[in-house]
Amino acid sequence: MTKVSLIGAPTDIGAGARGASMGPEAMRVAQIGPTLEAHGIEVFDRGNLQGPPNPWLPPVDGFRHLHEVAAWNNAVHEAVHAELKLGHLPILLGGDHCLGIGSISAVARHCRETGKKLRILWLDAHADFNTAVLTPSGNIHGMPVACLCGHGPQELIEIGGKVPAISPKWIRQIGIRSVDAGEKKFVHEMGLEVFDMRYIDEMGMRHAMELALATLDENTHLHVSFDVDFLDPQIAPGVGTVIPGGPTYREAQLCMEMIADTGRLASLDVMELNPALDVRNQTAVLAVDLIESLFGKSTL
Ligand code: LYS
Repeated sequence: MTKVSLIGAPTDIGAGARGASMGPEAMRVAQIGPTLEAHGIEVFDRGNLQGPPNPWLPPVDGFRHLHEVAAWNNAVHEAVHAELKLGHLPILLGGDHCLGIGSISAVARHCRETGKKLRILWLDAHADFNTAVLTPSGNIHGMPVACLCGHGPQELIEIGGKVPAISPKWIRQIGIRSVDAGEKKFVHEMGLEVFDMRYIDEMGMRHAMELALATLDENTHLHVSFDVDFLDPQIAPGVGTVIPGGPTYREAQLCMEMIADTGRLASLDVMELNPALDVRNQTAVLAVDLIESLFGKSTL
């Protein structure tokens, strides 16, 4: 039986709007635990991690709250790594997407220790590939992919003990529709594989996912980093950085179902849910609905 561990990381330390700190509780209110249990999954809710409060200060040298971001990511790293070691499938309930550094560096460390290959699906409206020089905001939730690839401050890139934690070749980004000017150049330079919204419009979600999931084998650990702003804001208003023109409900369901069909899902982040901006918790309810498909719910 699959054993899932829920890890709450109640912080908005890397974000440009307050409120993602309430994300873990909103996911519990939307019944993430019982919903997974109804599919025969054993769920262990580990409660919430602790870290420094959000001082809500302006950026210093291109980064906002760098030390606090590092503290939260170290806590996430240890928690995610411990669950993987136990053989559980960790679900990180964010929290803003800066925490992808702690989560994915833990997954990468686990893969090194167990000799597994790693594939990361980054479902997001943004590439999150900024650096201190490129960022328009200083918000570290716009930088986790760059940090994981070794481009960022020492405090963040060294989490997990190997720099870089991952290779850009292991990532597939899906749903992207907002990339800053300097960030765009850097995405091309590093050769990130991006299925942006234009690609999905032209080729369809099915084709994008077939390519994103190609060449997985039984020795591949599949990690999904699901930023809720991936979804079209008409169906998912509860996020801090709203970008129109995202996947529809049907496209998002197909995306999740195709991931489930691989049978390789081994860890998950659910990030950037912002209950302060949501409407009657509908974005959390939608996220739980999609996660159900990700864990194998099918119509027939
Ligand atoms: N690209 C923008 C920035 O760096 C937005 C990032 C949003 C991340 N969730 O500030």
